[in-house]
Formats: sequence, structure tokens, C-alpha cells
Amino acid sequence: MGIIKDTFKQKADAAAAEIKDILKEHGNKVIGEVTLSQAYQGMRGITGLVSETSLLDSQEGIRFRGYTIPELQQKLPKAPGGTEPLPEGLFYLMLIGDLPTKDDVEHVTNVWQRRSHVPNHVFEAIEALPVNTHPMTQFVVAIMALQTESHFAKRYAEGMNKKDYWDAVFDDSMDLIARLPRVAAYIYRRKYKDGEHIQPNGLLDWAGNFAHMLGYEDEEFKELMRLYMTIHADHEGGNVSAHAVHLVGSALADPYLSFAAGMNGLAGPLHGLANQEVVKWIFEMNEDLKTDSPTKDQIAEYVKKTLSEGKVVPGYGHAVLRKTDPRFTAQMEFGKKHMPDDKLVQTVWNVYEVVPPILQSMAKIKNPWPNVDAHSGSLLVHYGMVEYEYYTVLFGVSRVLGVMASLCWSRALGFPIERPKSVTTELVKKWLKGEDNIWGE
Ligand code: AMX
Repeated sequence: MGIIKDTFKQKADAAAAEIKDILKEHGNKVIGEVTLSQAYQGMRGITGLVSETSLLDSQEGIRFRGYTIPELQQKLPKAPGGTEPLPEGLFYLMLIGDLPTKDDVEHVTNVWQRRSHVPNHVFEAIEALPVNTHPMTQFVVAIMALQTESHFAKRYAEGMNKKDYWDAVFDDSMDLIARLPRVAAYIYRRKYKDGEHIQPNGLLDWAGNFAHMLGYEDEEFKELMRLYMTIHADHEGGNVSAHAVHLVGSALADPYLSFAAGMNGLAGPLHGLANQEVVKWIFEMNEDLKTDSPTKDQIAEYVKKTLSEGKVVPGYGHAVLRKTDPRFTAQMEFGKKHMPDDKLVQTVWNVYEVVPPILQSMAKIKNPWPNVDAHSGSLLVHYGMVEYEYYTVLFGVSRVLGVMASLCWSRALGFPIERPKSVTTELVKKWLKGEDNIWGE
């Protein structure tokens, strides 16, 4: 067994024993109540999932295994000469639960390099789609094509013992993570760079090599990719992509099938597609106003126009957060350090001053503050990546780290198939009249 797999198994066995004891003693403790509104309105605020890799606080934002983003930027190993964390380190932290050493991170990089071969039929599957197909559709098709390589599916068909599920999920997770940058870069070069593909560089780290295969050799862009891949990786378990992977995986669909489900969810404009929507919205505003530096008054007018047309202001609001997303702040700091005079980045900062008071004045909006997607695109445009339809693929390549670490935990802890109870409005009406109960007993 490899070192990481071995360490994971030890940690997971200890955690499983601890959880068994906790449930034996406290399994009947009530952790919340569910109102009728919550059942109809997106299950907001219902605690009904366990996800070990990260935890979201509505005021403070995300912590990965207890560490905030600034703490990760300080504590996780960096590339030589770099200042941003290597995503390999975050993956190790989410999977194992401890901060990695420099050697641990190098080991992860090496394992992923060794496992990164993408079979030809995956590229052929991508090529079978019209070139103008949305990059997220190409991405999901590629992930599905990779499924032929699943150890889990093969071993399950051969009659694998349920005690070994975690082992096959672990192997699939490492393969999938290792292969994803090559597939994603292929889609980018195919759609936007006349199919001129760039071979991987086996000497680079995971995110650095991804930047290289995308065609961006600037060391600053590589640093941006390391930061980007770190901050987008996980946002606890209830968001659409993480929850979809968890749900589909609970049916013992293999990691490729499960991840593809999550990526279909990430492609929704209220979730991961918001990063493309933000840049599209700013480009359209600039075109409308015939400027590349709109004033705050002009932005305010445009925001009001967007709202009056029954559209959302992309990049603002959140189902859980009630403050500025620390992932937004981390990107703002990157912008201040590397490109303080960039006009688009400055527009993003002006939007940040203008939008919250307007949204605050609308009582129904629970969070007027920016989320991760409000900033990411402007940094990419600065380095020349203007093809905003591609941005959600970058989000997806990062998200694989969190959801696969979580899937390993779900199988190691023996979580069962997920199956919440649903009701009909007919039953709700009967229950309100006292003619039936709503609990399905
Ligand atoms: N612009 C306009 N209206 C907004 C809004 C925004 N940015 N954010 C929320 N609202 C509206 C909702 O559409 C809803 O209106 P309705 O009652 O008429 O349907 C009302 O305010 C209440 O919504 P909420 O409880 O504050 O938010 P939510 O939990 O239902 O939804 C979210 C959260 C993110 C989907 C929503 O804020 C939104 O649509 N934001 C814009 C899209 C976006 O940036 N998504 C990315 C989120 C981060 C991510 O997953 N990557």
C-alpha cells in the first residue's frame, strides 16, 4: 500500500471507531428541527450531512480541517520561489486531516504525475462533439469517457468485499485528480487555440503543469492557478456540486460517475457558472456604457437595470455566507499585489463598493456580499484568459480535490445510500388538518 493510502486507512479506522462510540452513546440526540418552509425552500439551514474535509461558518467563511485560507497561505508548502500554497498540500490536509510536510506534498505531486496518463479514447470522445460545445459539456463527456478506467466499477463487478470499497475509491480518486488537468487543458486548447495542444511537463507541480498545458508560462499565472485550485477545492458538503457527488456516490456509483454528476451541478449559473456570468456581465456593462472604466454611479445604474430585468447580480449572495467570502478577499489581495492598476480588476473592486448597499436595500436578499465568483474571472482576463465560458472548468478541476477526499471518507466510514424523505403538498394539507402525519411512519 502507498504511504498516503496507508496513512489514510489508519486515520479512517480510528475515526470510524470513534464515530461508532459517539453514535452508540449519542445517536438519538436531536440536532435540529425542520420547518415546512425549509422543506419547500431548498432545505436551507437543515443539518443533515457529514462532510469531514471542510466546515463553513456564515460569518467567517470556510475552514479546511480547521484552517482558514490566510492560514493555509502561510502554512502549506509552496512551489520553489512561490508564495501561494500548492493544492497538493490542501488535498493531503483534507484527506489525512494533518498539515503536510514538504516531502508529503512532493510525494503527492509525484503520485499524480505517475497516474496522469489519459487514454486516447477520451480525446476522441471530446473530438466527437462540435467544437463550439460549452466547455463544461465537453468536460463532463470527458469525465464519463474516463470512467472506463474505474477500479471501483471493475472490482465491484468482480464481487469486491464492502470492506474494500474505500480502497478502490481511493485509487480512482488519485487517477481522476491526476488526469483532470490534461483533459481540461485539452478542451481549452481545442476550443480556443485551434487545437494546438501542449504536452505535459513532468517536472512541474499539479497546478503549474495545468497552467503550462493551458499555454500560460508566466510564473505569476502559475501562482494564480495554485491559489485558484486551493481556494475553490471545497466548501463543506451541502453545496450543489459536493452534495451531488456525495449523493450519487452513496449509491456506489464509481468516482467518475459521481464526479460527473457534481460537475453537471457546478455548470448551473447559480453555482459554479457564476464565474463566467460575472465577467460576461461586466463586459456587457462596458459595451453598453462604451467604456472600460465605468464610474460607480454608472455601475449602480447598471445594477438597478439588471435587477429590474428580473436577473440576479452574478457573484453576489450566498446560501450560507453572510459576510464577504474570504475566497473573494484572497483574490483581491492577489490583485492588489500583482495588478493593482488593471482596469477590469478595478471595476470588480468598484462593483464591490456599489453592489452591497443596493442589495442590502432589498429585504429579501439575505447576503449582499460578494462570493468567490465575483473576482476570479478578472484575474484570469489580466493574464489573457478572456474566454469566460471556460472558467467553470477551472472551478471543476479544483473542486475534484475536495469532493474526492470526501468520497474516500464516505466509503471508509461506510456511509449508507442517501435517501431523505419527501412529501406531497396533498399530504402537507392533510397533515395541517390533522388527518395524517408528515413523518412517513
Ligand atoms: N441578485 C439578485 N437577487 C438575488 C441575489 C443576487 N445576487 N441573491 C439573492 N437574490 C434573491 C434570490 O433570487 C431570491 O429571490 P426570490 O425570492 O425572488 O426567488 C431572494 O433574493 C432570496 O435569496 P437568498 O435567500 O438571499 O439566497 P439563496 O440562498 O436562495 O440563493 C444564491 C443563493 C447564491 C443562489 C443567490 O444569492 C444568487 O443567485 N446569487 C447570484 C448567483 C451567484 O453568484 N452564484 C454563485 C454562488 C457561489 C457558488 O456556488 N459558486
